[in-house]
Amino acid sequence: MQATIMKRFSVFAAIVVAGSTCCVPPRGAVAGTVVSPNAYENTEGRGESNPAWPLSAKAQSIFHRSEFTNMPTGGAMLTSMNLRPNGGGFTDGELGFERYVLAFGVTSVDPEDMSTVFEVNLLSASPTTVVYDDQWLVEIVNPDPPGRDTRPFDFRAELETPFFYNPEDGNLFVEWFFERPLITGEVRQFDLDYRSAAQTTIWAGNPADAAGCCGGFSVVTEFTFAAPGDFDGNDVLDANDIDRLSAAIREMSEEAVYDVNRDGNIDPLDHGSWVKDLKNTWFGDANLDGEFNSSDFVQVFQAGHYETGQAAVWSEGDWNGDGIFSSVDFVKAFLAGGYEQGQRDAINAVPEPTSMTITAISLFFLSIFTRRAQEL
Ligand SMILES: [Ca+2]
Ligand SMILES: [Ca+2]
Ligand SMILES: [Ca+2]
Ligand SMILES: [Ca+2]
Repeated sequence: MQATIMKRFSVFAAIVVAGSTCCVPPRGAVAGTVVSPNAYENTEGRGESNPAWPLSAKAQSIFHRSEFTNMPTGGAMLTSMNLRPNGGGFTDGELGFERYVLAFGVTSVDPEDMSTVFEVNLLSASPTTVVYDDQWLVEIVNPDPPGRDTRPFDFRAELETPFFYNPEDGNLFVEWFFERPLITGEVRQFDLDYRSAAQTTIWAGNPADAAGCCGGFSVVTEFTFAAPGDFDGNDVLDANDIDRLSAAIREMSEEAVYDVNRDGNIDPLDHGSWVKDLKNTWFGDANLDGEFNSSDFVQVFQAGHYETGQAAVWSEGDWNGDGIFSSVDFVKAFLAGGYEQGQRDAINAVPEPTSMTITAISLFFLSIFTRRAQEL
């Protein structure tokens, strides 16, 4: 048993040393919003239309990549798409559709060059991803007094599938489809000035039309994006995120969102970068409370997967992301040196322990917990 541990120990020590000098994700990058056109961030759009809602409609939009300078370098997960109609002429009420579908992609075509033919735009865009497909119903809050203030972005669609968008890949392409309107209140909100360098939308009242309508509309649009590493877009860096990342690495995913350290590869270095740089915690912090201590051991041994070969996640002791909980995870955690050191920020102010010290501590704890595990 000891020989096996030592062998694994030396392998992982090499990995840890080799991986300690690589890239670092954008520190302090947080969730946020982008409003397009940028020029209308704090004002309404220009003009006003008063459409009669058709029974169903289709639209396509292109948002220029330069609109997204607020986002972290390297891109982020878009988590909602919200619209702000013009302030006047819309009473309180509900607006919705029995079915509302949004699909996102990326295109090399600029908004001003957008075709009025749907199929032409699809040809120049990447394969789109359906990000929302459900009934959609929102409550409209009219400013008081109506028309005086900028409206809120109360036409909100929280995406069912967050979309990873990196503006370096091109402009954001959105395809919309909606049918069977559910409306109370007067609808008069969209801009007539639909074609601009920032954003262009074409639409057709009959989705079967190959071409869009005679023109289009424009709505001041807000996209919300998640902080790096928040892969499920729930505004928390949690166990679900590190488990998704571990699975992505094991499955050799090529989804750019999982390249946490932005070095072009999706590998264990990204796992380490999530733990240390994004979550700012230690390997071994099973409950992700920012410290690695005995409460983490209680949790992982209660889960009961130690050396069973059964599938395990971070909260169950899989700290190296290989999908099981074994002595290798202990080596990883103790080599990182966070046991009973408190929060990571606190320990960063004091000198790192020497490698000999780490080795001695690691082997000491390994022997203790290997015995404990065998007794359980
Ligand atoms: Ca999350
Ligand atoms: Ca990487
Ligand atoms: Ca903990
Ligand atoms: Ca493991």
